[in-house]
Amino acid sequence: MKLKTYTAPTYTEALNKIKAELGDDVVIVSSKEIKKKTLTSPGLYEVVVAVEEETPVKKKTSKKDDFDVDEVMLRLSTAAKEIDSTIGNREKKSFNSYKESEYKKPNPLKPQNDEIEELKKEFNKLADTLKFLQAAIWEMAHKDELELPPEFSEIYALSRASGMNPKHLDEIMKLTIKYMPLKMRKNRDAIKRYFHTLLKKMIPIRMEREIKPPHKKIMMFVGPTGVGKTTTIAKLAARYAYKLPHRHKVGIITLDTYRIGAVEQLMTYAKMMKLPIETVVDPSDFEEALNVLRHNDYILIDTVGSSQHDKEKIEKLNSFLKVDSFAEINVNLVLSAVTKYEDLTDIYNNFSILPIDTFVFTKLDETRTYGNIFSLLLDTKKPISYLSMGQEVPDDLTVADADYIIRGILSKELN
Ligand SMILES: Nc1nc2c(ncn2[C@@H]2O[C@H](COP(=O)(O)OP(=O)(O)O)[C@@H](O)[C@H]2O)c(=O)[nH]1
Ligand SMILES: [Mg+2]
Repeated sequence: MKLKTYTAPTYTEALNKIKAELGDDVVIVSSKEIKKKTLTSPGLYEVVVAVEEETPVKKKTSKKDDFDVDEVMLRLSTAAKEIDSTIGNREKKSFNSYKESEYKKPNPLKPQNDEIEELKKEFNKLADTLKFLQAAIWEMAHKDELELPPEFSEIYALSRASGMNPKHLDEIMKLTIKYMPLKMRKNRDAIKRYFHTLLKKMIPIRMEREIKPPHKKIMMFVGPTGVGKTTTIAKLAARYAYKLPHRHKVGIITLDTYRIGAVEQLMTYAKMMKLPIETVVDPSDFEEALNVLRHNDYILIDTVGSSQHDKEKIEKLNSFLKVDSFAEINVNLVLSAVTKYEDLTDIYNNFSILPIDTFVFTKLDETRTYGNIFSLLLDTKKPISYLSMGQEVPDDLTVADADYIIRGILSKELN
């Protein structure tokens, strides 16, 4: 049994449509008037019918009919007109740039009566739905392979808007549609929860494991300029030295001696935390610095930021990795959540001449959409270890949390 929704300007017209398409043997599940007819615009009725899966569909022109693009389009354009006329003088924006809070702004024209107030609420709700439907329909219009049941349109549109790679999304959608228990499909909340769990399973997390002596951990932080490498190192140094259940000895090495002020930046943090710091210019100094700091449990290495296209600088980091050290040097690629998926991929590809072990994502406070992070993790199968969500040292850092990332994919608070 499958539910199909039909809309038309009148109830009779909706019924005629249903009969023309499905014949007489249909069960009407519900019918309602969505919009009253006015002098200037037609009304809108919605009729939901239950159809046996094997009911022959009399008139089927394309795969997309399952989704009833025409129907939703009709609804969309009607709703769009309504919203335009009600919200009238307000500056016109694309629907994607609407923010939840803006819907609640009082209209400068005082409402005449409760009816208008009620209508406005309805329109606001419609605008919200519209935003997601619009994205979903746009996608549908551009592809034939994916038959997206209407109940999936919200998670599809949210994920799409989150910066996820569309190919990943299509694949995941196909699997979701294929494997989700039938019962669950009619309930949007259940679909969302199912999808959340599915995405969560796909995020590789590198759990934080406290080092126990005599083990030691050497961590090098690489990545583009300005992503937050130095800030993250300061936060992690404080975490390992003062915030974990056991206090650890932490040493810092900086290879970032090119930029004026870069050394001072880290020196200041190290001084405040009373942690040893070594400054290194070439690989032979590096070996020595590691030796000087060898009594520490953690050694954190800051590097000069490089554009992903500056192969020479990235290669130079490789020469540091080749020195003799008492423990393996663990390479962490630091990336900003604000960077779009295509650029993250480009950065990763260029930095992957280094043996990247883990990702650290910063600036999660500067965006609410994390689909780009998800897709990079899915492509590379590399785990994520820490998340930074602000400039405050040491507080704005947490261990990686898959739920947090997924909420940034399925949340309605779009930027
Ligand atoms: N909003 C925000 N800013 C951050 C975050 N991490 C670092 N920053 C800021 O980004 C700027 C560059 O940071 P820095 O650590 O010097 O970057 P680096 O060049 O990679 O070492 C500084 O102003 C930091 O305060 C973060 O998680 N959120
Ligand atoms: Mg730096």
